[in-house]
Amino acid sequence: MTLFRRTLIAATAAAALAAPFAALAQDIKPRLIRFGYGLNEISNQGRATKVFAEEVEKASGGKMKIRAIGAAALGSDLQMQQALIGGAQEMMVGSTATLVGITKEMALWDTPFLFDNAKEADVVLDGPVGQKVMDKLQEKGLVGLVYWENGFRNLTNNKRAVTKLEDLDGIKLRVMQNNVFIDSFKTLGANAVPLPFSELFTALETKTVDGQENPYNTILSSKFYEVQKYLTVTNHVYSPWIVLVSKKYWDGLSKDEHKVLLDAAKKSRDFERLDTRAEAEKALTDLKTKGMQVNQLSPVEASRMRDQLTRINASIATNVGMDLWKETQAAVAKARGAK
Ligand code: TK8
Repeated sequence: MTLFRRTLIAATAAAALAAPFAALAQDIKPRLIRFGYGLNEISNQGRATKVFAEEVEKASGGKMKIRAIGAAALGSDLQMQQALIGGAQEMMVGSTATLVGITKEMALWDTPFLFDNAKEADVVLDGPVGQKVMDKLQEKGLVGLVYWENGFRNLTNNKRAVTKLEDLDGIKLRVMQNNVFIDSFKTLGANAVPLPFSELFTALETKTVDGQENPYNTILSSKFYEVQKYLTVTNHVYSPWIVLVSKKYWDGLSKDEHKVLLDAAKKSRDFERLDTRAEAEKALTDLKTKGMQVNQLSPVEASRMRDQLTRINASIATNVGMDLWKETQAAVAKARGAK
């Protein structure tokens, strides 16, 4: 065979191979979706984001691709929300509490001691009230897909073991950027300082603040135990996370693409809740091993704190509207009765 002939055959074969691939490559140029989150990759938030990304890729046959960006590298919750509204970023997951400035109804989930356990939270958040609150986001340029579990929040600080209400006096406590949280902790006597989560570790390390409150999982994954000595089990509120899409972006997607994202979000939610609960169950032991001093409140002190905190319920009810407040209370009562 001459060199010329061999080259020709090779070239023809290559062309035959390349042609369908070129067409295919054009067809499947994947939609790239930037998905931002605040915690680091090894957190429960990071793990569930990975599941979401895998599900989207699988269900879309590679036509949709999630680029997950953690550790607030795309910005704090508030910054990412604005990027989604403006259409500069496609997706994120973050606390419902940081959305209250945009959609006031989200303050419902900041109600202290609203849920007694995670089961109640699942029923109410995944039910009609949860959906109603989520749908309110649409008029503000955001589409909510599902709620994930951040978890029951507990108090840490560096000053002293908090065994009674008065121990909170004067403690500089970082809270989420949200009036309900600011009011809650002011009511308890702490000096509540709103700060984005992305600045929290440094603020604790440099002693700009003395303490913070977050679920066990986050205290562990964000290594707050390195800069916090005392942990008080308060379970003062159940925090949800919410998976959001930019409405501008969402409106440009097909029905099939909507389904891919929603189905994947539901799968990630189911994974995330199991994973978070499993981690939370052993996190307290881990935190003790890491050197944190953990205390439970006595029943008397727990109820004193509860009484103080639930004083802000009236203002939450006024802010979200009395009808919605009552609807939520009824849904919780029903979930509680159902068991
Ligand atoms: C992460 C936050 C975090 C929340 C907080 O971006 O700010 O304390 O609990 O999970 O949304």
